[in-house]
Amino acid sequence: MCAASWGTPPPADSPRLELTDPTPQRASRLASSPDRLFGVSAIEQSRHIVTKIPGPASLELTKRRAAAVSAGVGMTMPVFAARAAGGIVEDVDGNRLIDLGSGIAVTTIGSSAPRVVDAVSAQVADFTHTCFMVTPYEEYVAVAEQLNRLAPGSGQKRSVLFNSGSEAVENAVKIARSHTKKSAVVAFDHAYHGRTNLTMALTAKSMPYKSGFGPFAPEIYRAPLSYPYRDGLIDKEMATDGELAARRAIDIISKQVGADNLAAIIVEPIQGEGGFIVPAEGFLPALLRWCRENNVVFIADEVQTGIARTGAMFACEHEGIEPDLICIAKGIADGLPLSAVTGRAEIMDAAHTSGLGGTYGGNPLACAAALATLETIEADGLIERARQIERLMKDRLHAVQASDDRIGDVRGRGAMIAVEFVNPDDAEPDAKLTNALATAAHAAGVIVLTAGTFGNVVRFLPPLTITDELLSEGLDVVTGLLGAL
Ligand code: PLZ
Repeated sequence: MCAASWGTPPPADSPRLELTDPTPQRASRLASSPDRLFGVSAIEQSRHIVTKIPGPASLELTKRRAAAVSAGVGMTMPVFAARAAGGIVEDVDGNRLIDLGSGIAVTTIGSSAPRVVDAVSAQVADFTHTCFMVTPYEEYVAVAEQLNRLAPGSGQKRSVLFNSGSEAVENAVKIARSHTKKSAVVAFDHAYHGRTNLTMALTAKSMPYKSGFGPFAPEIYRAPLSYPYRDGLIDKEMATDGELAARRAIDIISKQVGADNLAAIIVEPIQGEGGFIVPAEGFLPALLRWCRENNVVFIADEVQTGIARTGAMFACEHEGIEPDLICIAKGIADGLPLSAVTGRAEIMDAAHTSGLGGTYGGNPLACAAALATLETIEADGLIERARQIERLMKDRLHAVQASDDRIGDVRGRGAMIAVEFVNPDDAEPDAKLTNALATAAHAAGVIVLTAGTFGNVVRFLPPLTITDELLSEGLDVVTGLLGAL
């Protein structure tokens, strides 16, 4: 195709866009990538270290990054990705790292999963965008139908699609306010709901998420969570009795906000960035009951827990609860930006026509990826796989905990498991050990993430397509390094 077919070429003396030459590694990938045709099997599923990590190509890119990218963007490890599949991320130096992070719980079915590659390739050739509000397309409707079918609850449901988790949370709040004609929203201690203005207000932790970025959205209140490990250090009953922990929260909500003013409470059924805190059994059902009695919308933020991650399609299922609204993102589309709010039809339909939307929400490529992702989860039994991963990880980590009293707690569900590190004498959070362990794991070729309000949690979020061998090797490396620290 000649350039002229895209429009009039610029005059010869106009300034030209200078592109930095791609690294040789990227140039060769761009020139030909026959491996991609074979999906997961194309990247050998083994840890393989050929340079010091980070290697020279990553270091070079890290320099370019520092000169070109806003200093405000953080970086877990200075290692640049070239390819990823199954349980492996291959870096630009040819090292193959074990992936125990899934890009923060996103590539649940493995990066570039074969069905996703096929579906997105076909879609990109058909059309890339029309805007669902301008010329709708079937893929968006099909994703909404699937989410309505899969979300807990037998009543009529509706969905609306967006791009990010934060955007889903923002819109769930809009919908709840529109339905209840009330404005206050309650979020919990240790909560993470995003980085936009409203979701920053909902997020609990100041550094790095909020500090210096206010003023924040008004009418946001905070209630105490059920945090069994830390509650148990003070009050054993509070740690095990979720109803009691819910009463503690409800008392504060009733007195400090008042149900008459409260549009919604928003809660992560298992807290993600907060450190994989699983509330005591009974906490979520008691909160939901109180919401129903008081015309308060119960929003489950399942951005991190949703879509098979915890050994159920949604983590709410473990407690048998049916939230009014669910926020979904991350694992839904294997890395393409897609999010959703799914919920009870009478609440979802409360917003006026054209009150909800956005240019890219439910982009056709992301929808094609989502349909292929859900098909993969169901066809390949990945929910059961998440439960197997839980057993493997918990067995291993509990065994280490038995002989290492710096491990205060091992917790989580499915392929969402965390270890909380403490000072053995007084259970004070040990962020230093946590960071040292994560850094050592990265240098040894294992991607792990940290979390927690106190920065003292190492969390494991492997793709569900990781092999047992790779997962075990990753845990061996991490626990071996721990022993040496
Ligand atoms: N709700 C429960 O976990 C995103 C944040 C990473 P976005 N968590 C990863 C970071 O440091 O920015 C998250 C979440 C829960 C909402 C969000 C927000 O989702 O897609 O990042 O906007």
